[in-house]
Amino acid sequence: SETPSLRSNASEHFTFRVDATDGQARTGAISMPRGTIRTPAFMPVGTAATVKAMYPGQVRDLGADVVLGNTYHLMLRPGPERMERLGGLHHFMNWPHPILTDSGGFQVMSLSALRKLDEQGVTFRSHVDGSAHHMSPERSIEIQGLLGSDIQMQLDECVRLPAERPAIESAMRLSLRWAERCRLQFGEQPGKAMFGIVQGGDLADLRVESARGLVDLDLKGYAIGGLAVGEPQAVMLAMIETVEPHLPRDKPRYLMGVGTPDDLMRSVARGIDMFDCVMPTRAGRHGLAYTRFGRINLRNARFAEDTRPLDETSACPAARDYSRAYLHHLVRTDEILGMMLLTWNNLSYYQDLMSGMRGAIAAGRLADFAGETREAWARAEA
Ligand code: PRF
Repeated sequence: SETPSLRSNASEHFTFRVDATDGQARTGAISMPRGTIRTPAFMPVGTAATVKAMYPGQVRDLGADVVLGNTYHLMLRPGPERMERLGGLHHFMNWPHPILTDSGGFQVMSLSALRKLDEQGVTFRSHVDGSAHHMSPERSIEIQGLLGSDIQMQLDECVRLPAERPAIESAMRLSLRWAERCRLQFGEQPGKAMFGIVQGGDLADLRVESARGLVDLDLKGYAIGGLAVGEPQAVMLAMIETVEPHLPRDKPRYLMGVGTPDDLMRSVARGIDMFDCVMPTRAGRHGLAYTRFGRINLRNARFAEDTRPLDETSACPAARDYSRAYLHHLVRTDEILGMMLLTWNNLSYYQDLMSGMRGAIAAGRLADFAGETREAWARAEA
C-alpha cells in the first residue's frame, strides 16, 4: 500500500478499502476524486487555509495525503461565499489533494465569545471582530460545501470532561439529531463524504447509544469526538474499545483532535484509521521537537553546544542538516526559521510514524513495532 502509483490514484466515488488487519488495527485506503488517503492516516491541521510555517508542497512530500481545515476560522476569514468566488479552498491554498473540514461547533465553543447553543444551532461572537453569527447544522454543511471540502463533519456538541451525566447525555442526543439534519442537507454527493461524530463523554452506555444511532444513518465514515478533552489516556482508550465493535468494519473511523505519538499507536491498535492534531505543528512553534528518541525541548540550555542533528537517520532535511545548537539558537532568538524547521521535523516524524504503522500492520507486527518505538523513547529518557 506504499507504492508511489497509489499516491495519485483516485476514484470517481468515495470508497474505503481495508487491505490488511492485525488484531483490531487495519491498513487500507480511502479514495475520492482528489486522491487517495493511505490509512491509518495523520492529517496535518491547516486551520486558516495554511499548515502553519509549511509550504503545501513540503506537507505533501512528507507523505500527507489529506489536511484538515476549520469551518469556524474560514467562515470568519475570508468567508465561505468569498472562498467559493475564489475557486474553493484547494485552489486558494494550493493543496489539490483531499481536504477534511471540521464543522465549527468545537472551535466555536473553545474560541468565540458569548456563545450560546440551542436546538437550532450555535450563536456566537467572532473572536476576530466581535461580530454576531449563527450556525445551524444545515449552514455548517452549506459552508463546508462552499469551501469545497471532500470530507465534511456533522455539527456536534463536545462536552469537556469531567462532566455530569445529564450534560453529557443531552449533548450526545443533540449531536445525534444534528447528524440527521446534516445528512439531509448533505444529500448525495458521490465523490464526497459526510462523517458522523460519536459523543457520550466517558459513559459507555451513552457512547454505544451514540454509535448505534449514527450507524442507523448509514454515513460514509464515523468519527469519535469528545475525547482528549481532560480525561486520562486510559479512559480515552476504554471509550475507543467501547465504541469500536459498534462501528461498521467497512467504513473509516476518525479519532478527532488526537494526539501524542503514544496516543496514535494505542488508538491504531484499537481500530482507528484517521487522526488530526495541532500537536506536531503547535509544538514546533514552541521549540519542541518530536524525534525517535522522544520529545525534546530545544529551548533547554543543554543544547547550546550540541552539534548533533535531531536525527541523522531521518529523510527530512530539518532533522538531518541542522545542529541542535543551531535550532536552540533559532528558538532562543525567536527566529521564524526555528518554527519552520521544527514544524517540518515534527510533521515528518508523525508521517513516518504512520507509514511505519501501516507497514507493520501489513506485516502483522504492529505490537512489535509499537514496542520498539516505545523502547527507543525510553532509552533516551534513561
Ligand atoms: N468534535 C468536533 N471536533 C473536534 C472534537 C469534537 O468532539 C474534538 C475532541 N477531541 C476535537 N475536534 N467537531
